[in-house]
Amino acid sequence: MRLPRAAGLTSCLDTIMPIDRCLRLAACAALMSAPIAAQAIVPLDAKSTFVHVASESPPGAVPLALTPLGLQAGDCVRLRLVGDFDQGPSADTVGDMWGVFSANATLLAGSQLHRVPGAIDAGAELVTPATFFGGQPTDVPEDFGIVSAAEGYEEVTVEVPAGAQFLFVAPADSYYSDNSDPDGDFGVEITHVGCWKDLGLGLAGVNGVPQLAGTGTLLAGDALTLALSDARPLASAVLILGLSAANLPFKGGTLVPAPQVLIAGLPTDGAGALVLPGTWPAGLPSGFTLWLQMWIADAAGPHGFSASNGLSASTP
Ligand SMILES: [Ca+2]
Ligand SMILES: [Ca+2]
Ligand SMILES: [Ca+2]
Repeated sequence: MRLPRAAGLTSCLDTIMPIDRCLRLAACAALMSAPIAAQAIVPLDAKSTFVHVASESPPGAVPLALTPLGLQAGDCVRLRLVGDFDQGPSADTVGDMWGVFSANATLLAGSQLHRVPGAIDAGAELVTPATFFGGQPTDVPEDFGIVSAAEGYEEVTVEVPAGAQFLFVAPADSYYSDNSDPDGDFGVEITHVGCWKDLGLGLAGVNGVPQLAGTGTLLAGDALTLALSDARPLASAVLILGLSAANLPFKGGTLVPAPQVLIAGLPTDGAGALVLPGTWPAGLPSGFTLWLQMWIADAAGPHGFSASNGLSASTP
């Protein structure tokens, strides 16, 4: 790998938003070819499930092997609705679904509560409803929501937990035998995306510990957003980026990234928030990680500064 020429760096800096500027700088430093996004669309049987059922015997959800999907523990995967199904005598308009990772492909009989003996916890807590007939509990601790109209989300991004080899995905319901999918379009889109990780280590200021969050797939050319909240209102913030973690004691807190790129003079608004849009660059190798943190001028901090949590962003 050779170092980028000055002209290349200049073109990297020729962007509108400051966040683009740094990420493109990092891209130039890497100078390696981008991985191809691994994505699959898997059809789902609207009657199938992996949760406990009563007074019916619908087909079991099919275990999806992770390795052929290019996924392993520690990867982040985005699961997104494709199409829709009919939850009963109504309309082919429902998309709610949930999932669970497992160490193996075993799915026990519908009479069991814990039908997935290899289940491994991931994602946000989900409470599956009682069976329609008999009101029997179906909930297990390891499952997670993928699509919920009531909760207002049509996709989820989760980290593949240690030990996981399979993923079960199924329509959300409490009675399955009356489900259908007249146009046969119901399924799940599975995409290996990048991981954002909250590393903690923030330093409290006047509004508590400022929070830094990132969104975006971290796939080449995809939009991303960095959002700072709970910072001092109408203050000046510095975005610090590094290609490694430093975790150095600094101003009474912890400087998380090795401070290789600093972007100063970023203004927080009247609520102590700041949003930076950007684009994740092409040309980064798989597993390329950027560390980020924001420091804010804040008299309430021990030495005149508060700091957000550290954040890492890794290319899939
Ligand atoms: Ca449909
Ligand atoms: Ca139903
Ligand atoms: Ca649960």
